[in-house]
Amino acid sequence: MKPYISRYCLLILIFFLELSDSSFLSGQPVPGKDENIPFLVTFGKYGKTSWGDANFYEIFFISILKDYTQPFYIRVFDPDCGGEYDEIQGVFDSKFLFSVYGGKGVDPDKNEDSKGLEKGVNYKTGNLLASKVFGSEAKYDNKYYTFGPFNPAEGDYNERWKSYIFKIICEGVSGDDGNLYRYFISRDQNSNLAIEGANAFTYEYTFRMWNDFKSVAHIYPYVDTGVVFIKQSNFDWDNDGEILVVSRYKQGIEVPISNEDNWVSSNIPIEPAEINSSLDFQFHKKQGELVKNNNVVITLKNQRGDGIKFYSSPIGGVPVYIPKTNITKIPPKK
Ligand SMILES: [Ca+2]
Ligand SMILES: [Ca+2]
Ligand SMILES: [Ca+2]
Repeated sequence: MKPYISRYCLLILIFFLELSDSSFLSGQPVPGKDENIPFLVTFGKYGKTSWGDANFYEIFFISILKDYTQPFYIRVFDPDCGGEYDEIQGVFDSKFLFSVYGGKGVDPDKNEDSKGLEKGVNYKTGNLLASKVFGSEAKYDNKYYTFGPFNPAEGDYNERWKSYIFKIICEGVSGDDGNLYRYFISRDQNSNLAIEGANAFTYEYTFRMWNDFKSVAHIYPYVDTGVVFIKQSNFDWDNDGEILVVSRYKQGIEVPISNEDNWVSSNIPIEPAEINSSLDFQFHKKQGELVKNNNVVITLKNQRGDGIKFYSSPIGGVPVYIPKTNITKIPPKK
């Protein structure tokens, strides 16, 4: 009897380990759990940039570790533009094209155009794997639509990250309304099941803030080898409080903020000790009068002008500030 009991206990232990593991892996929801961002937002191409979307498309990359060989799905929450969540301008009369790309040309480490940062470049690189247009459709309102299954090997292989890279684009092809939506990268077609080691990232992040005073949104850019300084650019922040940068070595540097329909940029020096870790950009809303439905855009570039990745699950975890006094103690002079 005894060996059965211990085997049973082991199975329970494995089950709970897997449970805790999947809750630990927050890489699959986009925006990620640690980001505290309610929605991504894309406006129809006839929208006004003063509503908070600078270019009427949003690109997200998905990385799947090569060890994961099962099919996967990209689930879009509230892909329609109508009913719940979405931002109406007059009447809901906008259409949005969601398209998924794989194959050569997708990996932004090998193809700068794929990032979609420069005006006029063709960012629809790679092979089109799936696409669908959504308008104001009750069928998809407050519900998921699932793209896939996709075979991980259909992605663009990145040797450094040992991952296959995919890309999903949401584009406002007509109308002027704002489409709010989220993604979930899943092992399952009908539910949100995390994939170990998967992550999502973008180079130009267009998102909605919560409509309250207390919620702080975060984004986590990854500082790669060779970065000396970062040029941050934020757009249409509506003068809504503070944007702070926290890292292991920055306690909360305030960056200059945009107001209405404008870009504001500044340079942030990077310390060698911050290399190969994530920074924490914090978006603190203004107190007093609530700025409602605030959509904002942020991009970061290194000193060479290359776009910097924001991961939905920060690499190395959420950075925590370590007070300098604990690191370098100057010995008293004798
Ligand atoms: Ca909706
Ligand atoms: Ca929507
Ligand atoms: Ca705004």
